[in-house]
Amino acid sequence: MKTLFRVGGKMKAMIATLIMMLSSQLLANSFDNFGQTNVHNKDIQNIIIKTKSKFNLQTMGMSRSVMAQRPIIDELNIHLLKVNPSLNVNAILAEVRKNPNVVYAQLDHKVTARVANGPNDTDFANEWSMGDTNGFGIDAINAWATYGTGGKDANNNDIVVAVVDGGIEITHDDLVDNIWVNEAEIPGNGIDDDQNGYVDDIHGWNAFTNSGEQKTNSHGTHVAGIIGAKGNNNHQVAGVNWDVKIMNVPGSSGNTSVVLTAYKYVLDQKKLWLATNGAQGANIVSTNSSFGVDRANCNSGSYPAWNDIYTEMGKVGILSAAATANNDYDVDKVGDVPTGCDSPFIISVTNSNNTGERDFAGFGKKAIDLAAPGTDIFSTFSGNSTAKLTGTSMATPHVAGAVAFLNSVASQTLTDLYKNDPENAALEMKRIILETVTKRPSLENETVSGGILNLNAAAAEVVSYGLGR
Ligand SMILES: [Ca+2]
Ligand SMILES: [Ca+2]
Ligand SMILES: [Ca+2]
Repeated sequence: MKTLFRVGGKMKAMIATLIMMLSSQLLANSFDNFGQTNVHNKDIQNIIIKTKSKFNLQTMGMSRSVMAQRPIIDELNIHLLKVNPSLNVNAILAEVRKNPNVVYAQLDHKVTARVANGPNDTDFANEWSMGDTNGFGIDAINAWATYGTGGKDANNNDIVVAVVDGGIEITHDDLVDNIWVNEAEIPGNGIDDDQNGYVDDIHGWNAFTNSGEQKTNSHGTHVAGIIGAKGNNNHQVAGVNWDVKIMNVPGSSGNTSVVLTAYKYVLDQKKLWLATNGAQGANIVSTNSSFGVDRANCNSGSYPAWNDIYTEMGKVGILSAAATANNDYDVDKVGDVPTGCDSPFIISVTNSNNTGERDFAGFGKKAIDLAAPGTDIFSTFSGNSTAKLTGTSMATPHVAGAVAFLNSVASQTLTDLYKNDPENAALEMKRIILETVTKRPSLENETVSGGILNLNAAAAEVVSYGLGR
């Protein structure tokens, strides 16, 4: 069975901000709130502490573990402690918190720039889909301003999106910094250097040729830019994630076996990552699948392999954002592969336009989870260029990108769930994405969620996941 692509037609004054954010965070929270900033724990060796009475290293029994200290806000008894680099800062933090003289203690989290007015990318004005919900965008601008702009998760892991498509122009100026690299593999030497079963898989795997040979394609390049074109680099466009790792897995248009080969690589890399505690493989949290088989009944018995692979990927914490047909019909009635498939780890996406309406794309109260902007989407294109394209192919990467973005801002609890119980973490992530959509009356009976992807609203949920409010 052939599959087809689914294309239809300032920075603020940092010092002042830093001080404001630091003090407001200290006043507002008694303990860690990892979601407030991007956290890179492995890079952090300092603890911020508030004591009941005057701070003294010796009387608190901390002179061995703490090398230096200085007051930050005297009148509040807030101090900065420099922990001995040979010690585990998290273990020291746990000890410090037990001290009866400690009101609270937290890591000296890194604070990333929050760009309030959108990025400086030269073509950003064309990216209506990143705008707020009044313009029926995904409200990325507010999400970036409030929560961060992508990057690593709370445990300092890279976040990877696998783009199963026709290939990506990995040398594209606005993508090159965000392309996944298998650091343990030496390219082009005909040897499987990292012994992961794939020879020369430097940026992913080419399922068409079953080789590490790269392949480029304008459709895949456009999809990749929506997920993660480099943001705020004064060039072209900004993706949902300004920093992310995009894995290039050519393998969409073609036969089902090609698609399955592509997904198998993704599955293998995530399994390896989990098994080696992040030493090898890739922390893939979502796949983008902007292709499919029109009018096919996934649950008819003719397509059993599809549900199987999505569920197998789901068990290791991978959600698959899938584009429904570019056709004005009810998928619940006429069928679609893969968006009509039952696997709970698929997020089925239809296309909405800048009036907040579905735009010549499949729908289904049962099968189609949500809408995302897909009409007149401006993104990266072959030849270091940009282009405007329309279709569910363009809607879907907003969702695949959102899963990655939400991992970058997720609370410590949700991040740990991804590691310890990836299957349930993925289902929780999907639930949050569907529960936080921008509701639209016209989508009520046409989708499961009844609305359009809302990145900012979803981010507000994952930031506080498990903290209680
Ligand atoms: Ca290899
Ligand atoms: Ca090699
Ligand atoms: Ca850019």
